Amino acid sequence: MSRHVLALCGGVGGAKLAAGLARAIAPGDLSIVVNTGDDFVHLGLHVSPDIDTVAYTLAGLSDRERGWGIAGETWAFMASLRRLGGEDWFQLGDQDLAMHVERTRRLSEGQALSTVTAALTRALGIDHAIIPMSDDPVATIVQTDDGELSFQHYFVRDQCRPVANGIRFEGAAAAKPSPGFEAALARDDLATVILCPSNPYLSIDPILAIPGVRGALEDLDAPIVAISPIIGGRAVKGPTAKLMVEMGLEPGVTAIAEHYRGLLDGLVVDPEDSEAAEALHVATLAIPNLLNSDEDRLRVAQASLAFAEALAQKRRAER
Ligand code: FO1
Repeated sequence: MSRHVLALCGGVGGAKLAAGLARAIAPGDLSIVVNTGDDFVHLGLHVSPDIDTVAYTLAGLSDRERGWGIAGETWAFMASLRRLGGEDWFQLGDQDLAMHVERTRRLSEGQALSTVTAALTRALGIDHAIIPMSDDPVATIVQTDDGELSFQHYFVRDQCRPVANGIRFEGAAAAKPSPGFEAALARDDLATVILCPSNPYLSIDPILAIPGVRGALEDLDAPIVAISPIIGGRAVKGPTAKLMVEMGLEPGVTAIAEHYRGLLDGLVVDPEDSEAAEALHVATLAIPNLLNSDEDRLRVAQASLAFAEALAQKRRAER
């Protein structure tokens, strides 16, 4: 029986749904593939923000207010760095710092990012597979009216202020999906693919930009269901709506469904968007979509999985 679930995921919003999926699905039946286009080397350390956000969220360690980093974090390292005149625009908490130091040490020994991620997430007590999209470097570059900016310079240092006019994924054309990602795509028991409510342009597109990934997803028998990161024209978190306006799109579920055209079988929207959802070219499920509490995360995960299963059954019946 098909039962494996593949989730494609970015940072904060995606991590919340991933936590719900991890509560709903046994460890062996879920592969969480995470965007690494936000990764960068900072202060000599390899930082993988989306992997860490997913890991801390699944481990129950994340700061729920910020969405990234560890709850109850202290910032002595940053204060010392500032005193020394170091670069202080990107906040590395004292506990979080250990993650970047240990990841960098293991990578410098020649271990693949997938191997390092598996070891470090296991050490945090996470039984589910958190899989980088690729072991090869891919860097999201935001093209703005002020010139090209690496993702964290755009997102954190410049607070998404520059007006964006395009996005590219440096290194993507030469990157391969990580072994775990490739294996998940090839599973003959793959039942469902979930596109988490992450920014489609900044967090999911880098994953789809890896050669072979989009084609493999399009060829799957399993239904692909996305959870909209936009509610009533507003981004739940982050710059999705601002970016959409700057790229000439109207923020809303219509543009999200259009962006994933050819890929998507179903879109989960908030009831606020049910009217717009009626006109979409894909099946929709309208349920309250906020993912703040553990109960909401589990509820949306379970409803999305049941929706995907209903789409799979319909597809089987139509054959
Ligand atoms: N986001 C911020 O807005 N400011 C920060 O200083 C910051 C530091 C940071 C450190 C470690 C980490 O894992 C994530 C961090 N984030 C920070 C979040 C991160 O930049 C974004 O959430 C993701 O890259 C977007 O998905």
